[in-house]
Amino acid sequence: MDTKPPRGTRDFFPDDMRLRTWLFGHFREVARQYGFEEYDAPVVETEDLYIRKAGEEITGQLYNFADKKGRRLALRPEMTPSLARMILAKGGALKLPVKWFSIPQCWRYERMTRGRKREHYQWNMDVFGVPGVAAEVELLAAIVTFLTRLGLSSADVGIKISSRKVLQGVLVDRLGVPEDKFAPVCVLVDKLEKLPREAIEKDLAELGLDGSLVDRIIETLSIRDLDALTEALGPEHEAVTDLMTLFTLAEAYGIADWLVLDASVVRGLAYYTGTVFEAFDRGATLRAICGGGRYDRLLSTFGGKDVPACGFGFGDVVIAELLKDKGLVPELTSTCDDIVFAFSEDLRGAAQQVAMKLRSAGRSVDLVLQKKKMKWAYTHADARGARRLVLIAPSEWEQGLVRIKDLATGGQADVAFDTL
Ligand code: 4JL
Repeated sequence: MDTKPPRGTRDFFPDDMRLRTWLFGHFREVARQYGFEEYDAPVVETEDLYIRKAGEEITGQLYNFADKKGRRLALRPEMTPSLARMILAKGGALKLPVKWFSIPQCWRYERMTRGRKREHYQWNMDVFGVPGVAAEVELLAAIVTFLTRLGLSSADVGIKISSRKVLQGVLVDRLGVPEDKFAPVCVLVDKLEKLPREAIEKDLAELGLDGSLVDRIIETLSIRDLDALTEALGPEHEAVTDLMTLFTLAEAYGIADWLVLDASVVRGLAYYTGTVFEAFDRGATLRAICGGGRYDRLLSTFGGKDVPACGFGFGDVVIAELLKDKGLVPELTSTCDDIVFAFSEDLRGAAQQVAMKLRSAGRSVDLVLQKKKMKWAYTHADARGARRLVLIAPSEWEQGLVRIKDLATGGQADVAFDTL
């Protein structure tokens, strides 16, 4: 058989798993520091949870299929719809605000894969029930706390901040773009750098919009500071007041060095309604490190009553590349406390008793299960990075003793089984 995992998926051998567990440990610990609770949902959902007609890449690459009854299902491409479903399922019973996090595996299916991945893990933190940008700043602070824990600084990573209300102010309020066309326009604007101008104009035309909007869009996206934004929209505009408050709060949190206003950020998800942000490598070699924003109207698209919400997704792949590039991946070695080794087959029962006693005491014990020579046990203990080798030898065992070799100091002692 082919030993490779399915195309675009990864195996996690113990060496890989140690890195993943280390990374997830930081995700969990930061979420805990910010008072977020962990939740989960099924990796398969009904396909219609992801049906949005805005031309998003994420829905275009849905990993979908029919089950044996012909029900349309999909592997989740993102967590937010499942979270929204869960919030709706509780009706009004949840005490708001909800601050929840998860680390789901998310899937995509591209026909043209070119060695691209089809799954990744994505740390999500979301807040439901807080309408103001205080929630966004809390999320941004969590991202900064995480990056800082890993040894990164604001010289390595920046977070671009904008609001969908910027483009909304220009396109909908000023230029009369219909409200229902705004989300698809944002999705299109997100692809502006990747597509030739003609393709953008054609897509705008398909939305019934004038291709000349491109110039106004590009002009708006070039805004890089609050003064220019105020000039473009006026000081009373919500985009301006929101972002001013956000940057003022960021100063108070001590995270302002990480943040840059950049109106070119719109994000590619249809449901964002306000603040949008993405973290980027200041070395400018990698794709976005994480992204998020405010999505105050998602629940009504599922037929529920809206609750203000915002959140982010932070993938495991780009951050791992960045940490490798910067030499910030720690040496994570496999280890256990004790190797327990019986000199002969007739002492196997004794070795099992010793192993169980040490395990009851909370130690991590690798019991040698095969018939092996003493020399092998030493080599094995070294390879496992064990602290101690616990030997069960005939004369000692007869006296109720086990021989303990301290592999760090080279010292040894005979210790009574009862006092182990
Ligand atoms: Cl590998 C991968 C899976 C899902 C990359 C992106 C997505 C969409 O969130």
